[in-house]
Amino acid sequence: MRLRRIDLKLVRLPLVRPFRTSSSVKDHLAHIVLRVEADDGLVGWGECASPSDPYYCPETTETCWHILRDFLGPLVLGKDWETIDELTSFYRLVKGNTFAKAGLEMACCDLLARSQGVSLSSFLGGVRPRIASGVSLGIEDDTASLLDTIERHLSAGYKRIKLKIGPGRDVEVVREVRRVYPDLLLQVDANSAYTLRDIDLLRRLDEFDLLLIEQPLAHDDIIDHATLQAALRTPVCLDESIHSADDARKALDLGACRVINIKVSRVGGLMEARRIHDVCFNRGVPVWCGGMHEFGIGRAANVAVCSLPGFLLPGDVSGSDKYYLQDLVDPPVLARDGYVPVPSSPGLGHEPIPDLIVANTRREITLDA
Ligand code: OSB
Ligand code: MG
Repeated sequence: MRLRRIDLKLVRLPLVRPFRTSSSVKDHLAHIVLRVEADDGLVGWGECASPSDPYYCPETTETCWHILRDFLGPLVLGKDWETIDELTSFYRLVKGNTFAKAGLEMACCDLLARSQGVSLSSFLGGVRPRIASGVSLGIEDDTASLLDTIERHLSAGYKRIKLKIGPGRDVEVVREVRRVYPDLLLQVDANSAYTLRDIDLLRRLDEFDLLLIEQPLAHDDIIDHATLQAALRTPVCLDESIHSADDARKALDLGACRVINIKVSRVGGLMEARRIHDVCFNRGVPVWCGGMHEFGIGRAANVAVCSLPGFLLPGDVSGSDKYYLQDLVDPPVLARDGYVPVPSSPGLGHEPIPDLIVANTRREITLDA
């Protein structure tokens, strides 16, 4: 395989409802959509789902654009490769920048799977025809509106609810949700909002029978998480701290977590996602697939990842309609009765819709061999 052309497209899509985080309110999200073209004319698609700000991880949309345009693109264009590991070896000197790498690698996995006539799920070794789907719900000012939001998603059939928590919106919110829904599969995500000084507060979450508590401590920590895990009954799940299979091995050896959230973007691509899965699977550690509000392209890749055997917990891979008025792909990625089907057609199994991509593209660049 040899790439002769890479197109980067900054695509901006309106959100179904404004999305509030601790730092901003957004009514649109912009991701980089990648189209790669091989010498034989075959095409693959990928998505860089970086946030526009560096509040979840150091990367932003603009750092991804820069790294793709000035480093990753030039390093892979015109080179011969047979496997994805060969492809990624061309940019092994590039440190970090996992969101940028993941977008390019995704497009090349789609390309290679299509060239072999297999689905991305089969390409990766997936075993499930459908995946159980959960949702991640943002912090809301009042618990009544959060309960409304939960009810809406349960009525839509979603199997598991994840609540974002933070100082001041934690124990009492979870208590109330648990009171209303005693049997709900429930977990929380703190996005690194606490420190070991909060250990007593975090221990109070043990009484709510949570599936797990995600990334309670610093984004780059595994040492303090080990101390915390030893003090908690609830499994700690790491998100931000894990970027590779080596990170996963070290975190598990230290006892820093009992579950890992695997995000394709955070770990630099589908192959590393699978390696982390393998490390965990061999140790009997459950994993699940997190999300970054992906458009249909990145979301379809997440669905394929969820079909691997060790993805034993419902992930944050909901239907695109949770976030977007219109998906970029046909058919749209949708959940029915809380399950998303895993396509068996070649590659991602969801075709990008050219007109929709053109209509929503704000900036575009072509890199040639
Ligand atoms: O921590 O899992 C997270 C979204 C953006 C950044 C970080 C996270 C999230 C989510 C949303 O939880 C998951 C999704 O629905 O895509
Ligand atoms: Mg998280």
